[in-house]
Amino acid sequence: MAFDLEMIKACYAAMPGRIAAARKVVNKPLTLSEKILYSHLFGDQKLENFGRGKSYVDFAPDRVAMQDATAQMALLQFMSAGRPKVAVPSTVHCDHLIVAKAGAKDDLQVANTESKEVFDFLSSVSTKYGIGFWKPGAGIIHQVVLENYAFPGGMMIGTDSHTVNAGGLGMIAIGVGGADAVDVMSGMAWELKFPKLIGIKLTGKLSGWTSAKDVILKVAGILTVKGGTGAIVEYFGEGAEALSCTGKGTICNMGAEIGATTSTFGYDESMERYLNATGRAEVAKAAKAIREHLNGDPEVYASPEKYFDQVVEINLSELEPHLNGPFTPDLATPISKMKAEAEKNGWPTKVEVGLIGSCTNSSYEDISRAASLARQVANKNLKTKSEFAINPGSEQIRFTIERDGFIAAFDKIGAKVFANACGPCIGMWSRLGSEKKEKNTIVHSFNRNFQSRNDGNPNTFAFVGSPELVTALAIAGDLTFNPETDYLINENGEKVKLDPPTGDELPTKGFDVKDPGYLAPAADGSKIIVKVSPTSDRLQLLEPFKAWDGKNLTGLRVLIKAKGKCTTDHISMAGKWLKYRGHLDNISNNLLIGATNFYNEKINSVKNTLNGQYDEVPKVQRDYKLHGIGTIVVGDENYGEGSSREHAAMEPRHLGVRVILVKSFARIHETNLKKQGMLGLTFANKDDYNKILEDDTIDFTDLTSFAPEVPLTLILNHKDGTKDTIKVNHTYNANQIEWFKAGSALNLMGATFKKEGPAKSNGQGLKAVVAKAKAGVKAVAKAVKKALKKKTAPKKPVKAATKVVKKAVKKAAKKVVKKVVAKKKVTARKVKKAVKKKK
Ligand code: MIC
Ligand code: SF4
Repeated sequence: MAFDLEMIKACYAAMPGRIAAARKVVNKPLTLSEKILYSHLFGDQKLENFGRGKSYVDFAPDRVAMQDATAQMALLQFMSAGRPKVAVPSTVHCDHLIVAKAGAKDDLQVANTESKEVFDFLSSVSTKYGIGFWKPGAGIIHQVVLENYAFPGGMMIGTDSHTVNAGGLGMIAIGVGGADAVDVMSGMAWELKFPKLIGIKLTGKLSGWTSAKDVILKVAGILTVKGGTGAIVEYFGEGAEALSCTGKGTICNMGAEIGATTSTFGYDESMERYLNATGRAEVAKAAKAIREHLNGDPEVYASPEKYFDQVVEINLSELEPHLNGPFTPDLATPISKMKAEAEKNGWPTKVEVGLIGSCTNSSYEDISRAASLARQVANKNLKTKSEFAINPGSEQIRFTIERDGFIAAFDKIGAKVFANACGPCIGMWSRLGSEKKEKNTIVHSFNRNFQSRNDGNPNTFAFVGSPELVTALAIAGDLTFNPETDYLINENGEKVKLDPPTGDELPTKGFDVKDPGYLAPAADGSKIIVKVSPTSDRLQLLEPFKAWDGKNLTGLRVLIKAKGKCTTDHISMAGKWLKYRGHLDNISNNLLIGATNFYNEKINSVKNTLNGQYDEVPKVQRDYKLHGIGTIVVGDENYGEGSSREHAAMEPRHLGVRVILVKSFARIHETNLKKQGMLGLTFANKDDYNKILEDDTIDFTDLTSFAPEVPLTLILNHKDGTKDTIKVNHTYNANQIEWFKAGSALNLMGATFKKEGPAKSNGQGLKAVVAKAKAGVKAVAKAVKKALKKKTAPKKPVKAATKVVKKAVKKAAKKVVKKVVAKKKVTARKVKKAVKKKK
């Protein structure tokens, strides 16, 4: 069954007209990314040739997806926005809160008991506000979205950085913080700086041990974790068309690891096959009908360097399987070089555990190829050396791979099948012995491998590879095993070689599932009361942040100067902390506990300048808060890399940090800071990072004239009485400065709603749109009548004449509706219904 088919059809009906209008303004051939972006401008957004990497643009995404760990904060904010219902189709997915320990059944039961309060909260909020709810065990957000909601040419946002996975089905899908989701669900515009465009041309064809995962592992090696910042990556070429749709999903998924705003592919047969296989033949048919609009213009792909800001070319026929890591997803090593690299760097080479699945690599194709290797273990009389585990991406996948015998094949090599959830990927892994903090190596097919991420052990070296390679390495138990060239010794002492993996792109018998785990919202949720207990330690209603007092911030202390990589996992750890994602005060106790303090090179140990003692970061910050002293956090490059979790911005805000000053930001985190009323600033001169000393107090001199594109000035008052004056940059536009002034974007939204009543929006603006349509129909009818009167119409009997008039009105009305729909984002069906009623 296809969800929201009418919305998709309306989107397609409007697309050609919108693209034509954009073409006139941009005046050159268009990339696919531009076509989708330009056809999703918000109603009031003026159409112009937007500056890539410069113009802030208002968009109207088609849908919103949220996962349980971020949905709690997003929905708490949505509740304070005071809207009766979501303005666009939205869903919640319970996937992050299930600890992987004994196996799917037991683990799910434990989670359903331990997190009952949170799941109940999420399901009642969803039911009330018209949000589709996917229960615990139903699957991981991005896999479920790909299977059910993603559609070529669509635009969506999601409160998870891997929302970008839906690019595999030709979407522009973007990871955001909860406050952004609240904007869209409230029917307001969603603002994004018009992205730059990176074109990646894929030539050749994958074969043997190489898979789609290796494409993105290679790209990450080329572009690094910062290389995609502020850009959309568009893949094209014969190599792209030869990839499966789910393979494309894997590539887009890990685009988050290069900081890309999103990645996408043009519509092709692989997408058609996937849509058909997942019960969405109607979507495939509708997409096919406008296929030219769901691909970049041929001129673009013929001379990409003219139309993209950067072009990369990869020949899939020459691509080698890769392993990326440890501790960062862009440290790419082709498998043939792993032996030398591991030796050089002292990486432990014994593989303790191999893990496959997750939102990144859970397709039928992935699992079937990995299973083909598992089957070889018995056939070749081998023994699997490492532990092995699987996290299926959805119940539909799990059900189908069980039916087709793959689970049984993994069972035979001693695999544990965990719940259809994130589990070990996000530290929800009760791994035996991890508390001993021993140096060890694991390999997985997930996307991230930051320190401590999987099992909380900072000494676990995690390497990312394709499910096939992970399975082979787990069988061999050796990180340096190259299945393309190396032999294994079997139980009989014979030398054997693994055959390259084989599998099916899609199940020949079709997908199947008994209970997908979906709960539709109530038709009328207005009577539903959402309860949050004031004594709960899992959920806490939000208090608005204080507005800015209009004065320069002065006397700020340095809470921490973070050294090196400081991802959102360092700022707000996941794992055991996930359970506090709905309770701002409780989760704030993990603030920056993973970051390394520049001044003493220690983790979670900073100086409290009020007493000179070193203590844990949250404790020191709470002391400053108690004394009413504002603080500043200083950071390095790509600060806030990784997750979309806005807790990494809300926690410092809640505890009284006023400024985050860094060499550079990751996109989502920078926006999250702005939304929560924080000052996110960058050094104008990166070397000034070195000027900030541990005992400094810091003053702004010109915050009172905070304005777009005007740098700010800071005075660093050093302990020895000397001073330094430094310039800092920011990217706040006029509207974002208002968020800062109001204390947060949500405060400003609340104030606007109070003043203006319901904002014009997708749903709310319907009245205005219908009025326009009606006026148009009336005008046409009048014109036809007039024509008939003047006898300029064909002289036919009255009945026939009436028919002519009716036909003319209908035709004209259709035209008007189409035009109006093209201008505003509403479904044609709704407008037509309203017009009919009026007639
Ligand atoms: C992740 O992969 O890091 C997460 C957990 O899915 C996050 C979201 C979160 O922190 O809840 C993400 O990628 O945005
Ligand atoms: Fe879950 Fe991991 Fe995917 Fe994030 S990356 S959504 S934690 S499976």
